[in-house]
Amino acid sequence: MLQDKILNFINGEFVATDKWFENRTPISNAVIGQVAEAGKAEVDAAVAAAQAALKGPWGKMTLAKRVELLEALVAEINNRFDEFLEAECADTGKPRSLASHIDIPRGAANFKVFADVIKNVPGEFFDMATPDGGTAINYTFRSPVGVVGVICPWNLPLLLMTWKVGPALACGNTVVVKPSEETPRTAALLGEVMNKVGIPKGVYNVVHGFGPNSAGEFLTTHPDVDAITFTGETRTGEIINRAASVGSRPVSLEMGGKNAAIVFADCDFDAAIEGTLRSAFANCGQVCLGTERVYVERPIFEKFVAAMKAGAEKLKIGVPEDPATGMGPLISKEHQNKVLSYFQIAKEEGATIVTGGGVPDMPGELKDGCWVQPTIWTGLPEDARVIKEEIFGPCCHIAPFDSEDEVLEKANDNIYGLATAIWTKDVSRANRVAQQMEVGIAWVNSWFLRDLRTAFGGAKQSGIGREGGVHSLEFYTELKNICIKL
Ligand code: NAD
Ligand code: 6OD
Repeated sequence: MLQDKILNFINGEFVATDKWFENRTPISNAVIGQVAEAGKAEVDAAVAAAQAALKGPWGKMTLAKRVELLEALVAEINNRFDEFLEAECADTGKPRSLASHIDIPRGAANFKVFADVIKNVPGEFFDMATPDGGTAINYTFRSPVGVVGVICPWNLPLLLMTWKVGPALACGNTVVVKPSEETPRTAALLGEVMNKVGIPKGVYNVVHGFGPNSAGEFLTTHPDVDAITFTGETRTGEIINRAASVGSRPVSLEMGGKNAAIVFADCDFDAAIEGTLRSAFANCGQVCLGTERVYVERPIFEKFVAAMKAGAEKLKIGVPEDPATGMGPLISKEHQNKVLSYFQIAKEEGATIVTGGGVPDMPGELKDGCWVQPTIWTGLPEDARVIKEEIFGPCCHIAPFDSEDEVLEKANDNIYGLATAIWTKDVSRANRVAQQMEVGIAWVNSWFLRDLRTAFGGAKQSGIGREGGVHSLEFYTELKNICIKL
């Protein structure tokens, strides 16, 4: 049963406030709940609870016990899988088929993987000769960084929140999470699970609200928050980076993208089409790693565009419960308006609309939902806004290319540098192109194939820092060298 009141979770208790905002489902834009907005007082209480837990039971707990609790957490998320699924689909409108394969399993896996990483990570050891003819030994020791402020987006709410909370807790930190105002439900539900498995009070806290002059700003500017980890738009990341500079606090920023796919004529054509359709339209195009620019080698350009058009037109737009649904709505009316404004800009810039470009005709109450059609353009010059700016919708521009040098120059000519997908059977070329792409993540003959031990993050304006595997430990722990003169 969906909750109609979504509360903050502070020091192990669900906390209402006297200020509420609406929770809408993008399926119909109907109000389906009310969210208690945290003010300064609630953020203060959450940070104080997190500091107390750090000095108290959580900070004193052995690694073995912490890992045992995180493993229990994984089991309990899986026990309540259907509740998480329902909450995530209500907030986002995404297909159940997608959330049940990606969002919720990853929500659990993010705790398991980082519990394993912290159990197994090796340290450095050096022994040295001392000037007096004796010996000293040096070894590395990892301590938690402290209270981590976690600021989350709405596109993969549980997945992206636990991607940060998992390693943060595994490393012995405590957290205060600010979920997106669009998607508060799964973060709140996770509070129940924390209590059920016996994670001490104050280790995991959730404050709801917006960014400026609300919970987001109160949390990131709070002097007792020791580190900040953020996923969201680049412009927001810049504001958070400035906030983190006060007190010189560590910050990890996972931000926007305008990712290019490069399709060579020798690719496995069907695999390239399947992967590119997924990377353009999965989650209604609301994946930071998604492809909005596709460059296709000229000999297969026409055939590729035709196959993409056929694939996009086959996608069934519909409600989460329908197993045939291939694409849900955008997250909100505001985002729908933004994406539709780019559809208009594409027209004004002279794009050829291969398919889509508008709002699908939906029946009954769905008419008011945040739907857009999967959209493909061709024919734009490289300096078109639609090719340069992140849209974050189900759309892509496809352009032909004639040489490796030409495509590398075009693909790299962007302020963002998050991810790329390269499609070719020539391994040497794949390797050469991947190494020259100015991105943090390069896939060859796949897209969104994730091994959580690998480095994840963006180059250029797509981010600062890397998370994943031991790279998360670099952010969520303070590495200390202990030198003992024997
Ligand atoms: P957003 O930047 O609008 O919001 C993200 C979070 O920041 C929200 O919780 C919001 O309330 C909060 N926020 C906003 N202003 C703030 C402020 N001044 N101080 C503190 N907090 C503030 O992003 P979004 O619209 O939720 O998400 C979509 C964006 O996220 C896209 O740009 C996408 O590319 C990016 N994204 C990046 C990654 C990645 O791993 N690189 C992953 C997912 C999404
Ligand atoms: O898979 C992940 O760990 C991850 N951070 C994915 C990000 C997707 C962006 O929308």
